[in-house]
Amino acid sequence: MKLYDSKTAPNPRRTRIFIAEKGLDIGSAIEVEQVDINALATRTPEFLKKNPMGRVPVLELDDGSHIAESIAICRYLEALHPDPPLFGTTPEEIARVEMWHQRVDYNLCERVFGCFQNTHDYMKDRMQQVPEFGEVCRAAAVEFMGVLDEQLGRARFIAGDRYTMADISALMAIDFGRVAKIRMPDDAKNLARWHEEVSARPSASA
Ligand SMILES: N[C@@H](CCC(=O)N[C@@H](CS)C(=O)NCC(=O)O)C(=O)O
Repeated sequence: MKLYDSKTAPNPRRTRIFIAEKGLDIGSAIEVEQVDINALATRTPEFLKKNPMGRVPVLELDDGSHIAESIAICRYLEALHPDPPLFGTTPEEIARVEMWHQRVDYNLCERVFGCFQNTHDYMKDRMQQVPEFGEVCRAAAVEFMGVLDEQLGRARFIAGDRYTMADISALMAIDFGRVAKIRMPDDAKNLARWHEEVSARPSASA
């Protein structure tokens, strides 16, 4: 298996954190190839055959076929390597992880990306920016951090007492948010406690 990766980009990072949590060895169990997204290497005809969306991460299987979309890659690896479970095990836990992951993905990850894409200079020659929309995204991301703060006042991790995919996506989004100057609210003490704990896991440096 080979992972097409970009060390500085957020979506590949969530796949790498997941792989690290699974204890899979990047470099031997999974070969890695860095793709230069600054040079638009994801948009070449050759790369578009791997992923018509022109994005990383992409996982190349041993038969030469490809799986793109960070969460699809994580789900594939979860099915191959169920321990430790990162998408839940019981019907209730699976549903709770899915519920929180969807909330995090839509209300935090997509809002952080929307703010970055529409306000950051890095994106100005890459897409048509609508700065007002970027600011709407910023406010929505910060508002959702308040929802997470409340939830983390009730539970150790986002979906309950176990670290899951929901924590991985939220960590990725909060850390990447700094690039767009999105900060955790000062009064979000539970979120800060959670962020410190999940950032201290060895996987966070993946
Ligand atoms: N929904 C996709 C999004 C992937 C994505 O947006 N990847 C970015 C890096 S974070 C990318 O490849 N950008 C390069 C480009 O747009 O050319 C996923 O979860 O994998």
